[in-house]
Amino acid sequence: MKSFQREFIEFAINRGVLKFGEFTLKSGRTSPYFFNAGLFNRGGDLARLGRFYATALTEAGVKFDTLFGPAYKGIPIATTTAVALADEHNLDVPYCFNRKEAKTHGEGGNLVGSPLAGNVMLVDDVITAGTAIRESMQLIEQNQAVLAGVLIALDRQEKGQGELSAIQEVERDFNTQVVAIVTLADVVAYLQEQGDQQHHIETINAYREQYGI
Ligand code: OMP
Repeated sequence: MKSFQREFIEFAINRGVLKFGEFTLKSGRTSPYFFNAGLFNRGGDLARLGRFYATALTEAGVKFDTLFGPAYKGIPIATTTAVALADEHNLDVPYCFNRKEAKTHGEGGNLVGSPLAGNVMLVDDVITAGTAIRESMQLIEQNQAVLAGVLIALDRQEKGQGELSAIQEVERDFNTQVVAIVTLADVVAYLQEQGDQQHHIETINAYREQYGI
């Protein structure tokens, strides 16, 4: 685990974004942990969050032209990532996002910001079933753009419908790369380093036995 990844896990735990306990997921699974990116809900959090996304993205070295944040949760994340790329990495990249409702007056359309063009890096919080990604793919294709990659905060590393994870299915179906700031394996490694988190490690390991990839 790299130091920025350890710092990110600490940041998420301290802000109550990463929690341990018993949570029902969208899929109906009962998970021993949950990542609620909506709790990065202060200006300082968002600034810091953008720096983590920007670091993960530049470390992964995936080439792209435009950042795209799908509505709604992807919008502040793509925005803060674009700011951090400019401030910290001297990368001035275009970014855009979509509206859920297409506008029929004014500038019209359902995209805001730069054109959705070239190699697009899609930025979001968590992929569980990949529903949001599939919707965004339609937009990218309608604009004759190409998906360069997907950037998320946490890879839960769990099975989708079949044996692959939803992330692996996205990588296979769209011939693309998914970059995560951290994976569940990093979270477990972090808990192990803490030394007093055996209970959480055990419940996560049991969950991974059942649903892990
Ligand atoms: P997909 O758009 O189907 O990939 O699902 C993403 C959604 O999973 C998020 O919008 C959340 O509602 C939910 N989620 C989390 O945000 N964090 C988690 O740790 C787990 C889930 C989930 O329900 O699986």
